[in-house]
Amino acid sequence: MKGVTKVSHDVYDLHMLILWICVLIGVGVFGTMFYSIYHHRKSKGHTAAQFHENTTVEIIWTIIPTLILVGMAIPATKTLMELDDVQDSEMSIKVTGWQWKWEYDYLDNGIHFFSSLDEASNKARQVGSGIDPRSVPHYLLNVDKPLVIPTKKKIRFVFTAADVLHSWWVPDLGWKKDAIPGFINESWTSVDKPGTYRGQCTELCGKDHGFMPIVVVAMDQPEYDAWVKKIKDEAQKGADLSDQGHDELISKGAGVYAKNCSTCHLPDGKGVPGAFPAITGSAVVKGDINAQTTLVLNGKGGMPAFGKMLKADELAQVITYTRNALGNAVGDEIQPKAIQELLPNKSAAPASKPEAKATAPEKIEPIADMATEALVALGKTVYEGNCASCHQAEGQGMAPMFPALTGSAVVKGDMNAQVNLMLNGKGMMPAFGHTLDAKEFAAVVTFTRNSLGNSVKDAIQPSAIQKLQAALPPAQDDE
Ligand code: HEC
Ligand code: HEC
Ligand SMILES: [Cu+2]
Repeated sequence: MKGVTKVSHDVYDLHMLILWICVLIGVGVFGTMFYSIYHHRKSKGHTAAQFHENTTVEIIWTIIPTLILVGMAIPATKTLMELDDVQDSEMSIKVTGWQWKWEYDYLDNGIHFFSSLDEASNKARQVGSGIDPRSVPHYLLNVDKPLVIPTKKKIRFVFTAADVLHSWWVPDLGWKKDAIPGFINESWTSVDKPGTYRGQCTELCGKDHGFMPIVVVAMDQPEYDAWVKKIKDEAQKGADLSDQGHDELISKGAGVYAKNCSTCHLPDGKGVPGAFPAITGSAVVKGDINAQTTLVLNGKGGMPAFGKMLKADELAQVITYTRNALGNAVGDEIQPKAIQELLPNKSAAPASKPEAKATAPEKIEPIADMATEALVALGKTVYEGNCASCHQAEGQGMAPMFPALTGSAVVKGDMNAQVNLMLNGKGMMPAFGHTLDAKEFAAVVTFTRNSLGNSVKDAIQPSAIQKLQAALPPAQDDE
C-alpha cells in the first residue's frame, strides 16, 4: 500500500528499491549457479577445479556484499530518520490509549474528546445480536468521533496509554506507534489529500482489543477550521443542567450505559465474575447514591474515572439508570446539577461572556484571602482537572515530554517565575492566564508548592493573581 503521506511513499519506495536489489542479486547468483551446473556438468567431461584459500576470491566475496549492504543502509537510514523527525511541526495531538477507546487532545487549541467504536458495529458485535455484520458499513472499522486533521500540515503525535499497552496504526499514514503507560512515543504525519483513513489498535490489549478502531479524517484547511469552530461551540454549550424527569433520566441513561459501561459490566448488567462486578444487585448501586456517584466520577482499580469523560447530564442519567434498571429498583435519582457540583472546573454554561473581554477593563472585585490549607485543598481539584493529564496525578510527570513537578526547580524556586510560566505557558505547557479564575489559579500554584512531594511552605493569594490577570493581554482565540 502506497499510503497518502510523504513518509508512506518513501517507505514504499524504499521497500521497492530493496526488493529490486534482491531480485537482481537472486537472478545473478542463481543464474550463474544454474548456468554452471548445466554447462559444466560431469557428463560433458568437466572436472572440478581444486583450489583452496584463494585470497583474491575471498576478498571479492567479502567486499562486494559489504558494498551492497552499505548501499542499502544509506536510503534505509534516511527514511528512518525522516520518520522520527518531528521538528518544525505545526500542531501537536496527544493520543492516549484506553481499554477500549482512544482519547485525542489537540494540544494547540484545547479540543479534547474520546473516540470509540460506532454504535452500529457495537450493536452488531454483541453475541446473538442477530445483525449480519456484512450489513454494517465499515464493520469494526468505524468510530463515533473520528480524529480530524488538516491536510498539508506537519502534525506531531505524542502517544501514551492510560492502562495497558495499545498501538496506534493507520496503514495509510505509513507507520504505527506503541502507546505505553507512563511513557511517550512520538511520530508525525502530513497528509496530502483529503479523505478518510482507517486503522486499528494493533497491540493485544484485553478482551475488547478488536473493538477500538481508528478513523482519521483529513480535511483541507477551511473545512478543518469550520470543524474546530463547531467543536468549540459545542463544548461551550456544555452539559444541560436543567432538572430532568425520573423516566427521562432512566431512558437516556440506557444509551449512555450501552456506550460506556456495557463493555465491562455487560449489556444486561451481569458483569464478568472475577473481573467486572455485576451492576444487577450490586451493594454499591443499592447503597448510598453519593458513594456510587463518587465511584463513577473518580474510578477505582479497573473502573475508569468517568468524571472527565462524560458530561454532568450524562453522568446523572447513567447513575440513575443503573439504580432503576438492569434488575435494580432503588427508586431514587440524581440530577445533573448535583453532579456538576462534584466535578472540578467544568463550567457548564459559558461563564464569561466573550464580548466582555474587548470592553474596558472590568472593575476588580477584591477576593478575600484564603488560608493555605484551603488553597491547597481547592488546588488539588484544579490540578486533577487541568494539570494531571500531563504532569500526572502524583506530579511525577512523563519523561521526557512533561517535567515532574515533584522536586521541580521551578516549583521550588521563585514563586513569581512559576506564576509567570503558568500565566503565559511555554512550549507545550498551555497558558492558564485566561482559562483559570484567580482563585483556582492561586490554589493550584499553592498546591504544587505544598503538595506532590514539595514543601516550599508559601502561598499566593487570589487577589495577587487577579492583578496579574488584569494586566494580561486579552485572550486570543486560536485561528
Ligand atoms: C473498563 C471496564 C469498566 C467500564 C467501562 C466500567 N466499569 Fe464500572 N467497574 C469496573 C471494575 C473493574 C469495577 C470494580 C472496581 C473495584 O471495586 O475495584 C467496577 C465497579 C463499578 C461499580 C460498583 C459495583 C460494585 O458492586 O462494586 C459501579 C456502580 C460501576 N462500576 C458503574 C459503572 C458505570 C455506570 C459505568 C459506565 C459509565 C462503568 N461502571 C464502566 C470496570 C468498568
Ligand atoms: C498539555 C500538557 C500540560 C498541561 C495540561 C500542564 N502542563 Fe505544565 N508543563 C508542560 C510542559 C511541556 C512543561 C515544560 C515547559 C518547558 O519548559 O518547555 C510544563 C512545565 C510546567 C512547570 C515548570 C516545571 C519545570 O520544572 O520546568 C510547572 C510548575 C507547571 N508546568 C505547572 C502546571 C500546572 C500547575 C498545570 C495545571 C494548571 C499544568 N502545568 C498543566 C505541559 C503541561
Ligand atoms: Cu488497544
